[in-house]
This record gives sequence, structure tokens and C-alpha cells, in this order.
Amino acid sequence: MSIVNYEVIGDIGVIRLNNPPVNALSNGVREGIWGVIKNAQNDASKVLILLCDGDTFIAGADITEFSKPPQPPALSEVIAEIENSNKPVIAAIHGTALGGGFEVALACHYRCALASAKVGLPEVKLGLLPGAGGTQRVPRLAGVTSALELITNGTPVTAIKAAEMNLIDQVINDDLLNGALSFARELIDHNAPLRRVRDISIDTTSIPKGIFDDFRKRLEIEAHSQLAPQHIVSCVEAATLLPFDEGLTKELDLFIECLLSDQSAALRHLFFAERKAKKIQGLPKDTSTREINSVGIIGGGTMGGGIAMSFANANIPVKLLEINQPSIEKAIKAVENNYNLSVQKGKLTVEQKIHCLSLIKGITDYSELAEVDLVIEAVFENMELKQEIFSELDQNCKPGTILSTNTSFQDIDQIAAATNRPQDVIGLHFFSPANVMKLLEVVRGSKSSYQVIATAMQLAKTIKKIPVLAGNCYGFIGNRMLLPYAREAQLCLIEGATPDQIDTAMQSWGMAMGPMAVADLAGLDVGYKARQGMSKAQKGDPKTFCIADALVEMGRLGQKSGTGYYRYDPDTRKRKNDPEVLEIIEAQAKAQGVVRRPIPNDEIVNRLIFAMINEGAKILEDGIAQRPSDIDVVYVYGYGFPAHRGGPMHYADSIGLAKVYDSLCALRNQHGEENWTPAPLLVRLALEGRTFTNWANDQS
Ligand code: 3H9
Repeated sequence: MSIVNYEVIGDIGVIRLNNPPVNALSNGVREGIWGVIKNAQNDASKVLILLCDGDTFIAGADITEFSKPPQPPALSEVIAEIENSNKPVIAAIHGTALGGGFEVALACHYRCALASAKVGLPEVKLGLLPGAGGTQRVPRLAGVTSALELITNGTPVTAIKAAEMNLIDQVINDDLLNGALSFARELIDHNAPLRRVRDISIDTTSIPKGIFDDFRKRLEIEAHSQLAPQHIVSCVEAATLLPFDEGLTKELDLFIECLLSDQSAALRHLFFAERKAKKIQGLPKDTSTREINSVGIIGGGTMGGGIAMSFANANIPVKLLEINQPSIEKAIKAVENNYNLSVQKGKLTVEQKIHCLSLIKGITDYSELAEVDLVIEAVFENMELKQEIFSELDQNCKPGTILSTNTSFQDIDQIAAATNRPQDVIGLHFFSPANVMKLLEVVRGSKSSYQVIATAMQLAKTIKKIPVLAGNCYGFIGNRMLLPYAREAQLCLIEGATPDQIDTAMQSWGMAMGPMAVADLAGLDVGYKARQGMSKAQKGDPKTFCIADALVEMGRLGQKSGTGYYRYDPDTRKRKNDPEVLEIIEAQAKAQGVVRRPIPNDEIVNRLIFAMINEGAKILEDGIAQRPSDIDVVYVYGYGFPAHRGGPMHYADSIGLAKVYDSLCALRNQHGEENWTPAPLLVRLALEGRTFTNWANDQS
């Protein structure tokens, strides 16, 4: 079977694509469709149907081809061939018709889809815009407002919604081929015309006044400094101002500008990084996984509750263990409140909420965990307590139950040592709020079995998380890299910056939140307690965390106490700068003999980001991360690193490791060896003129 096949059934020509896994429009597919459409013009068929084998309709252009020289025919030529066909072409959609795939469907004269299918133009998520007519055809079919919404947010819509938007002509409920054949028969019987979307004219009087400027302003705030969203608005505007072909030319020009941008390179890198992260290096091929049909959670605090929701949302029953009945009630109430918020926001129906809540059962006795397939311990960070819990679990859970800890930095092996089954012990580090955040750091202990690791990585997909495998060390990948980042934030503070300056500098650079605001949100006591358990060497120079410690010791715990690095309005939770904090900073600087100076914003950004990159290089050398792109996934999905910069390691590659090395050396000269010795791997690669990415390619 070739990638594009053609047969005539009666008087209907059926074109079938077969390009697993997602029928991407690679060169062979484009050539195939182009040739088949051309040849079919003169055969006995009266209507052509285009459909796909496998799990999905065409999921878009082949993203791997974007970094290679273009091969003819271009997608726009294939699309023109379809639209110019002298007999109607019907797209018959199942799975997802995305990007260039949906653009192919839009060039067809009619579109039908299974009710379960989804369609959309997600190019913006890759820093691109639809480059094969999507921005010109969608407003002609669905109107300008819907086009702007659909293409700028990139999220696919269901076939039913797409039909309401006039993007799909017929929704099919059972067999796609039979449904599409009946639809084709109807068209033949009614002598249906060739409906070319390009011929539809947009009624400009119906366009809401000022809509393009409103979108530009809104996107400037939501997707600040990103090129693609703004260019999408310009393309849709062009559809209303220019003849169709000129609109296409404008779209192609802006598509190419996006394609060549660093932002798109970063986002495409992340697309593949996210998928690669799921792969476990060295996993024996015959490794089986265990079924996880029930889960126990120890501790119903914020983390435990959020984790319980993640499983209930995936229809997996949860037993939530707390010390007594009032604690259970408190935990379940907090979960219920969270679900109520989702209902209020329209993200969940009342029935779904009731169902999810029915799956979470509070318990107080370990014996009730005897039959669960997985336990996740989510109590506070105290090694003795964790060891006690794991010993209880070892005695109570059936053989084969996976015992996991949600610790964010403690030694997995030490926890596993409290059991007689260290091979079944693993870290599952969720991020707060656990029901929302996408990242799951899976931490392998030295004795975790491949079966347990593979099960944990697979489980992430069930609960809609993105897993990254980490080795066992203080803080694993994410929090280990956060330490030098937080250290530099603290040092900038004592040396002359203010909390607001640091947060604004980092947010302007693209971080979702600045480090001081994050610390206030998480609670300053969390870091304080963690530092109590650190050695002197781990804590470093006393001037590093003296301000943070002073704040906690004054009862300023962050948002929860109403004061931290900022003062918070009790009603709105809005932050305000607090002159008292500046006094504390100045007093601490004086006590430590630090003469404060003005610190430029770019120094703040460089110190925080380069410190993190340097630690990332050490993490790679130590084998804690499997590959540099895994570190990028951790930082983008767990720590609010700007996706359009691709993650810290991709960012380092993109500016050049030689430049990173020079900056580290300059910082070492200014601030000393202790914090700024460049990681040996980074030095080597910089001197060899290489990148983390090509080093990783050599390793695999
Ligand atoms: C575009 O179309 C531009 C045009 O407007 C203009 C052109 C001129 N290309 O995600 P999965 C691979 S831009 C190449 O795990 P799922 C993926 O890497 C494109 N490869 O499966 C993975 O490989 P591996 C607009 C692709 O079932 C395997 O397929 N389209 C592509 O969870 C399975 O993927 C998009 O942005 C591709 N387009 O989800 C859609 N897509 O097994 C991108 C996937 O080696 N794709 N692969 O790791 C998706 O959103 C999801 O893959 C999809 C399936 C929902 C389709």
C-alpha cells in the first residue's frame, strides 16, 4: 500500500491517505494528493472523497520538514489543485484535522466529519500562522470574530461546534466511509455546485468596529512579545481588505517570517521535546507495565487534594488518608470548593463534579489501602515521617502496589530503605496546583524497577500530565535548578534591587511570574523549613538567604499571612510594594556589610537565567536528566519559563554556548568562584563550538 491510494467505487472516487502516525503532509503525501487529483479529473468519478487511514485525518504539515530545504509541490499548490478540481471534492474527517490538514479540508468543496472529530488551526502554538490559506478561508466561512478566536488561540473545536461555525457541512454519527459515500451520493443526485470558499466575499459591514485593534491589544497582554498572534490578526484583516490571491500572498509572507523566527524554532523544539520526554533511555523492550485502577493518597493538604482531583478527573477512584475524621472532612471540602470553582467557570458540569467527588473517599486506616495499585504520599517534607509512612505502606499494601512520594527534594533511596520493596518505590513530584499544572517529575530511585518507572511514565498520560524522568538528587531537576535561580534573586535583593524590580525584570523577560511573587504564593516558610534541613555548604554564604529568613521570623509568610515580599490586599489579594520590606533589606545589607548599589534589569535577568543554565549543565553531566530537552520541558511546564524561548537549555543553545560561557566567566570575575564556576560540560561544548542539542544527539 502506498501513502496515497485511489479507487473508484461506483461513480465516486475515494482518495485514501496512509502516512502513520498522524498522516502529516510530508513531501510524499503532497505529491500523492496532487497527482491523484490531477488524474481523477478525467475518470468516470463524479465526486471525490478525501479521507485517511489510521487514527486521524491529516494532523498538519510535517513539522520535521520545516528545518529542511522545501521540496515541491508546496502545500499551497496541492491546495490550489484541490480547489480547482472540476468535480466536487469532499473531505471526510475523523480524529483531528489540524493546521495544514484542516487547510486541505477547507480547500475541498464540502466537509463532513465524525461527531468525535476535532478541527483546528494550532499553528500559533508552534509560533506560526496557518500558511496555506487558513487565515483567508476561515473568515469567509465562519466570520471574522470566530476566525480570530479560532486561529489566535489555536485550540481545536469539536465537529459539532465546527458545524455550528459553518466550517463543517455534515456531521456523521457512525461509519465515516459510508456516511461520506451517502453525502457524496446526495451531492451527485442534487447536482450540487462546486463550492469554492475563495469565491465567498466577506460582508465588511458586519465586522465589529475596532475588532482588529482590540485583538492586537488583548494579544499583546496575553501573548506578550510573540510575533505569530499579531501576524494572525494582520492576515485575517487582510482577508477583509484584499482580493483572495493577494490575501494568500500576504499570509505566505508572514508565515515565512514566523517560520524563520527564534520564537517558532523554540516552540517547535518544545513540541518534540515534550514527546521525547516520555521515552525512557535503556528501557528493555520487553518491559511490561502494571495496571493502575485505584490509588491511595496519604495527606489531604493542598497537594494531596489536587493529586486526588487529577485521578478522579481521569475516572480513577482515590482513597485519601488523613489522621482523623475532621481532617478528612476539611480535605474533601477543599476539593469540593475547587470543583465548585470549575463549575462556576463552566469547565465542568454539576454532574461531572458529583461524579468526581464520588470517586474520592476519605479514610483513616492504612489497612484500607491493602488493595490499591498505587499510593502517593503527600505529607510535609519530613524524612522521619515519610519513612514511618512507607514502613506502614510496606506492611499494609498488597505485593505489586507502587509506593510513591510527592517529595520535592528529599532522597528517594532513603525513603525506599524504609520498605522491603525498594524496587516498587518511586518519586512522583506533582506541581501546585496539582490538578492544573501539566508537569509530572518522575524520580527514579537507585533500585526503582524499569516496570515501575515505565508504569509511572505511562500513568502520566492517563491523568493528562507531561512526564519527565529525573534521577535522585537534592531537588531532582526542577528544584535543583531553582536553588541557584533563587540564590541570585536573593543576592540581587541584598545588593541593591527591590522585590518589584526583580519580578518586573523577570516577567518582562517572559517568566510567568517573578521569583519574589512566586515565593510569596508558595509560602516563605516552605523554603525556610527546607533550609533548616540543609548543610552549611548547601546554604552557602549567610548573606544569601538572610532576608528571606528575616521575613519568616517576623511572621511574613507570603500571601497566606497577608505580607511577605509584598503586602496583599485581604479582599482582592492584589500586591503592593511595602516600605517595611525595603527597611528589612537595608538592615540586612548593613548587618552583612553589603553596600547596596543600583542593579540594572539586564544584570538581574542574566544572573538568574545563567545561574540556572549552569546548574542544568551539571545536571546533564550527573545524568540526573536524560537529555537537555527534558530540562526545557520541566521549566516550561513546571516553572513558568517562557515557551517561546524554548526552555533554559534551548535558550542557551540559541544564544550560543560561547556567549553563555563568556557571561559566566564575567560573573565569576565579578562575584567569585563559589557560585560562578562554569560547569565542565558547558566549558567543553563552548570551546568546541557545539550546542547541548548536538551533544545530546551524540549521546543517543
Ligand atoms: C502546519 O500545518 C503549517 C501549515 O499551516 C502551513 C504549511 C505551509 N509533523 O502527539 P503524539 C508525531 S504546522 C510531524 O504523541 P497523539 C509526533 O512527534 C502543523 N510529526 O500523538 C509523534 O512522534 P513520535 C500544525 C508529527 O495521539 C507522533 O507523531 N499541526 C506531527 O497524542 C505521535 O504524536 C499541529 O500542530 C506533525 N505535524 O496526538 C498538530 N504531529 O512517536 C501537531 C505529530 O516519534 N500534532 N507528529 O514521538 C498534534 O497536535 C498531535 O500529534 C495529535 C496526535 C493531536 C495530532
